Amino acid sequence: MLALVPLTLLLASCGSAQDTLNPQGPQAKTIASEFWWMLGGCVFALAVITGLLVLAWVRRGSMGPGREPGERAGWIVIVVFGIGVMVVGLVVLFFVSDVHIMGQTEQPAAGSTKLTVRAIGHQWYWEFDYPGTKHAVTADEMHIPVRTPVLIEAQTTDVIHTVWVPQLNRKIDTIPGQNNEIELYADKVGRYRGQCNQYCGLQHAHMSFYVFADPPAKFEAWLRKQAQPAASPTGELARAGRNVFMTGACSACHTIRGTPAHGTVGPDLTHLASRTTLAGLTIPNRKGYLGGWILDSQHIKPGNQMPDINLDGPQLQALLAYLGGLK
Ligand code: HEC
Ligand SMILES: [Cu+2]
Repeated sequence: MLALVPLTLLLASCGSAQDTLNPQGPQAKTIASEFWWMLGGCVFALAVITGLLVLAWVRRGSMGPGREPGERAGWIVIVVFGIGVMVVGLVVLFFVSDVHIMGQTEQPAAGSTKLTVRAIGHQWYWEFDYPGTKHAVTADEMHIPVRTPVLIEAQTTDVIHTVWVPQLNRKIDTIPGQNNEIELYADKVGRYRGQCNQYCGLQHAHMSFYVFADPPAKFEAWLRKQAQPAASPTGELARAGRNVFMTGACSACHTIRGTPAHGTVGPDLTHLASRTTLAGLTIPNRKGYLGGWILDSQHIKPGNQMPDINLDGPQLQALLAYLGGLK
């Protein structure tokens, strides 16, 4: 039974999402390769030390009281040498881990990136803005073009969070009043999972996000779409839903560009229907989940900043029809 405990730990590491040892970008590859070199060095050191211990054990009895006093000098040399090796080893590890990796993953030189994305932490979701566009804003799902250096400007509206996409680069903190920068570069088209990595309150664990690395043409089309104002509701039901949204509490907290809703407490919902997930990857973006979220978000993500909203059946159906059309 006890042997199963380490097995569960091992199995917990299955799967390749958020796996630093499955790097998909140049910076993450540097980090992974340094990890393997360090591990190799440590295993080598362990082997040498274990070998010396075994040697001492095998030769026990051949030393000790009665031997020539002069032989003790040899042991002092070994002890001093042992400490020396450790000190040198730790200094080398420090330079490799701190100075070298930091240098390799440092904020990109000005002008070396092709696109800027502002990643703004909120308790507990991510806002992604695309400066230079008018005004593409999304939440929890960032898109970037593949094989393109992208500058991430990490900021926060409240407390310290950390942007971390383990398969692409190291972590970067969002500090109040400060702008921290890091580069993201994805070698392959795909979806990379990220996670807030600085404990930021109750729902920190549900502050995840996706980075979609798209072929450049697909990305451009996505960005053009995101920059546009919201689609007007088509049909009676959706128009009624728009009314529920604009006259109810929703518009005080959420922005839908092209409408009177300008709230900034919650995520921008202008193109809500183009996202695959809701609320920091907590639930899929499907009608049933969305309805559940609106009525009872406090059950799905307890303590989050959106209150449960009291709506009757027809109001909810209308709202779902409207939100579902926000492609
Ligand atoms: C008091 C402010 C507030 C009100 C009122 C409010 N919301 Fe929210 N809403 C939020 C916050 C904050 C979040 C982010 C929750 C999180 O993920 O932690 C959110 C999240 C959402 C999301 C998920 C968006 C995403 O991209 O993940 C939807 C959809 C949503 N709200 C719809 C509504 C609707 C519809 C109403 C009105 C019936 C409404 N909200 C009322 C604050 C509010
Ligand atoms: Cu957090």
